[in-house]
Amino acid sequence: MTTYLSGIQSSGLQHLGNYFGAIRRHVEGAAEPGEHFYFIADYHSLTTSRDPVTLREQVRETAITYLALGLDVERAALFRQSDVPEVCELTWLLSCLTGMGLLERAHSYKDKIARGVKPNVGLFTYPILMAADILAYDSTHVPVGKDQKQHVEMTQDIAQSFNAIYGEVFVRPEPVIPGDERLARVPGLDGEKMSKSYGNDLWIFEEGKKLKKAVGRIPTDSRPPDEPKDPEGLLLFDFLALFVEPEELDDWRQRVQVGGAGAPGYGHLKQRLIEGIDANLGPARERRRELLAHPAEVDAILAAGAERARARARATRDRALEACGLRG
Ligand code: AQP
Repeated sequence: MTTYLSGIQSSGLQHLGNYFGAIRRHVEGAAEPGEHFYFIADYHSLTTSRDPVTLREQVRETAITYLALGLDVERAALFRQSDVPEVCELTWLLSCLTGMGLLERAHSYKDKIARGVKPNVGLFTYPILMAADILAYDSTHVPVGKDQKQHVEMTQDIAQSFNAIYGEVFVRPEPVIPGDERLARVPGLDGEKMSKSYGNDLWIFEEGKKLKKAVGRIPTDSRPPDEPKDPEGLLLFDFLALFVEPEELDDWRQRVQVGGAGAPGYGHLKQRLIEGIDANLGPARERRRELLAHPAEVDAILAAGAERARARARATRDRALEACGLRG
């Protein structure tokens, strides 16, 4: 059976990288045949979150984000990671046979350390919790951005080690990364990967003056509009590509390349980007506002999703406990 599974952290607001690299694909993918599980990774958020009130709010905000963007919860189970504590039991079983060297090779951990993030054990062992999440639902397909590819490959290694010792307990998952590099790794406002913890992110629902200010941060240079330029080197074009049709993008590219009186200035292009963001995400902003007024409905959706997810995770946990001699 085809089972799709993916998660998203609830630390901070979801950004355009999360949208294009993950959420939009989950929403569209829910129409595919198979089972769909999407969870809000609140256990993962504890590696950085220290404020319980904020964490609770962010979990609900993340659920609202999925719903406002159109996730069909009849087809896909949307749930809170911590509503399925079986993943913690699986994490321990997997931890006992995961080599330190495997975790030490994780790019995401190394990048965070390089950026001065103070590591804790949870951050270091994050890939094992992620492996437990993936394996708990017998996931076959894991739609994620490029930054998470290595973590899914580590899950494959961990599952293989377990199965080699105890028999075929876990299903091998495959990462599903967007073929289009612009979606697989959405740049931040500084050109690095857009990331909550790097302060270069743009919230999916940003609007008005704050949106204008954020778009204003995208670096440009002091060359005048009529000077011919290579659009490939302009970060602004990476963003425009996400929000305007390819034909229109080609037209802008050509005009920038040729230069002269018909070429747009950076301010003009930034204005077009804002219009594109408004046109694409404006309707979802409205749905978000409606959902914010109905928190009990959102909580009920999460509870129903957890029930569906937990039934699967229990069966996997029982299989794993029995296989390694803790039951049966
Ligand atoms: N810039 C990105 N481009 C494409 N996809 C991205 N994703 C994240 N950033 C980009 C994808 O979003 C999903 C959820 O990510 P997450 O919130 O669970 O954690 P993350 O990947 O670590 O996201 P951040 O913003 O970088 O969070 P921090 O800074 O807290 O670590 C994943 O599928 C991810 O690939």
